[in-house]
Amino acid sequence: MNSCSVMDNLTAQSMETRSKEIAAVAKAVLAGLSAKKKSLPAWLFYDAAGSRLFEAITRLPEYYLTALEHSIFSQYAGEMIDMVSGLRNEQLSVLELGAGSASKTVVLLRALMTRQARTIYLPVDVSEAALQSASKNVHAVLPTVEVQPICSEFTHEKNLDLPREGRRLALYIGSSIGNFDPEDAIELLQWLYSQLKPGDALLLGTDMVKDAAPLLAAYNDRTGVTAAFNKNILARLNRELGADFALDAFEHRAVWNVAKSRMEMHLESQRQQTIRIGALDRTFEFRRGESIHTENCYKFTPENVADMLLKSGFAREQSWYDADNWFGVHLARVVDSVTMPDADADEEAA
Ligand code: AVJ
Repeated sequence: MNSCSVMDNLTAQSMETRSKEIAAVAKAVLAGLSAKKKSLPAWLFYDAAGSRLFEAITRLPEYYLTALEHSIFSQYAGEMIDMVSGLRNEQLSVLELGAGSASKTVVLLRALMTRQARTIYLPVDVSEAALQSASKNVHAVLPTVEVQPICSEFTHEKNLDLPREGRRLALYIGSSIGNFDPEDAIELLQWLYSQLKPGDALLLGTDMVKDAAPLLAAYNDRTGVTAAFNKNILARLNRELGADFALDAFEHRAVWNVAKSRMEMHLESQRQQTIRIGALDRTFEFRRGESIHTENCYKFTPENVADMLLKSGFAREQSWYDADNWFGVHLARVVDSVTMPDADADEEAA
């Protein structure tokens, strides 16, 4: 997860990054499976096969998130861009955290291109493959957009090298923020805030709290694509770490945790079994019914979103929703430090 390389092209350099990547996988797996409550980090989903499976998920009828967010962008992109620009006629650059098919991003970029001649698009991702697909897809429909990929893991320590001129609009869409526990989500947004300057803006996409039924369907689709996506993590460990997981000995489980307001994905051991992981040179015991927690997907209320943005330093200016309020896109601003809201102000007031 910490290196960018094209995996098929095994030059000496990329073999080195590849082995670093495998070492990072091994480390995460050892920690996750040694714990009393077994878990694996969600970033492990996204190898080449997992990324393809995720793209398939976004096209499932049950997975309403992508379609709704896309429709929100289609309907409001012009309004979003106008609001981000305000009265200033500064050039706007678009920074996107996480790169993928970029199909929603294109809708926004297209609206932007009707207002300015020159646009720089900066996708940020750890995966070179994801950066390439985002760049290719944007270039195919908007050839005049200047794509400047940034190969980086957007964690808190690193500084992004952003264009200094004009305003920057950061996109963090797809409800990717939902993968983080609340404190970690705030930490990530605080880091993003630190990378921006007054006048810059953020468009944040969040899946909203709703009835359990559509949530459960979205994470446990009829055709089993999400189950395959979840189990691919085990297949990946077989491939990369020489593990001997039998994929049919684990069942995909999607659970709505109402108290924590999150969908959880688990892989439940169907029997008592011992799994050997060659690269770790050790075995792991699974009881029948014991599960590996593989993902959290937090769902938000408008209040949660406002609170998270406030605690991250941003000033929320507007939110757009679909007709049923199932998905939200929120515009938040980096304001001058003199007027910046105190992150603890709401707690003191309470
Ligand atoms: C990419 C994290 C937004 O949480 O809905 C889809 C991942 N997991 N189906 C989500 C996912 C299962 C997705 N995010």
